[in-house]
Amino acid sequence: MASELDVAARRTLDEIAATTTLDALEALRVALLGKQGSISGLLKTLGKMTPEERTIEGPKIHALRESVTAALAERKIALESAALEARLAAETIDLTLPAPDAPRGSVHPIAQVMDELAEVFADLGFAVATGPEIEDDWHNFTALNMPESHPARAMHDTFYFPDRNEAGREMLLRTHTSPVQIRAMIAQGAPLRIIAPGRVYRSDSDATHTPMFHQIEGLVIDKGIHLGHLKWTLETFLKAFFERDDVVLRLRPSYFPFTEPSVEVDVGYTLINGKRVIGGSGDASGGGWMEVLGSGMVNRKVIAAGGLDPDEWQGFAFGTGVDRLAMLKYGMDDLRAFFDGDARWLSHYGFAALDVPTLSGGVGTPA
Ligand code: 2NL
Repeated sequence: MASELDVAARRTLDEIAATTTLDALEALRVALLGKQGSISGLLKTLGKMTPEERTIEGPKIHALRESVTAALAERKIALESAALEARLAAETIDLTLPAPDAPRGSVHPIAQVMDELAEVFADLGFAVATGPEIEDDWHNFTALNMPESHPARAMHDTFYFPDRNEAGREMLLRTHTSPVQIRAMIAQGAPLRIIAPGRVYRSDSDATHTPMFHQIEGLVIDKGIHLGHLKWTLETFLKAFFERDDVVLRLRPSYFPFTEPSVEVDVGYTLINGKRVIGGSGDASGGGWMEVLGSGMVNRKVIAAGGLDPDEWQGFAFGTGVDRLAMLKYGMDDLRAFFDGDARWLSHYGFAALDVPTLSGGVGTPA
């Protein structure tokens, strides 16, 4: 006949086998083997037995503890693998779903041109730098040799915020991406080779101006940098961007507070069916010249504002409007269409999402 202990053992092992969750199994383990557990209680009874009783009951109780421990471990493995199987079954995805009939959506020409510019300049060793669109007047103006009284500040039609920041500086929407480059000079030091593309804001709105537009600036800081580096870089950039070897540059002296000397860059265009096409010398072809970039040698005061010694480091910088470059390259004549969000315009002028610009594939092959 089975002893009381044998019956209890059978019932306990059945109970373990019947658990359906890891939490229930853990609760059962504590109830059996924990400090206050029933099997722990049985082990404590050994102390009060006579040596004779103990020789008989001891091995039985120990054997029970071992079989219960083994059963708990075995059930734990079974429940864990069942949980894993259930998760794997629940997380399957159907890779046989069909692709849509036609690609949907397209890349906006501004986004495409920004990618093209990043690709062209990456090839020349420039990294892309970004920064805040909400700026303080020091980074946007003062550091760029435009102190508070400077007339160029008024010309920027700046959007100001009503409140100053913690440092007491006036806050504004950046009017150009130059502050990104000031921040990069301070944070990274020299030498430096970056482009700063992004949104900029000026309170100006008519057929050729939108209050938000896109700019890209470039900055090179190194030792012994001179106008020759500027000219070669801009010529190489414009030829790669417009994908033509016959791009001709004309450099004109100009003025910007942040560069000295300053140089405006025109490219020659040719008239083809009454449309201006970049390429060829403007005067010779019956075409003309179009201004595409502002540039110059970085003003000593700006190098110093960037935390560098202008006797040790020199540099050149340039800036241009991305929207204008996009219109020139892709033959669009209305700036405002860029911001209308008209799906028909986008499907005509937009680019395929997978058409990532590469130098070998042509930076701007349209969809
Ligand atoms: C234009 C002219 C320009 C720069 C931007 C620059 C930036 C730093 C230092 C010096 Cl940090 N210069 N930027 C220089 C010359 C021209 O932009 O017509 N933009 C639309």
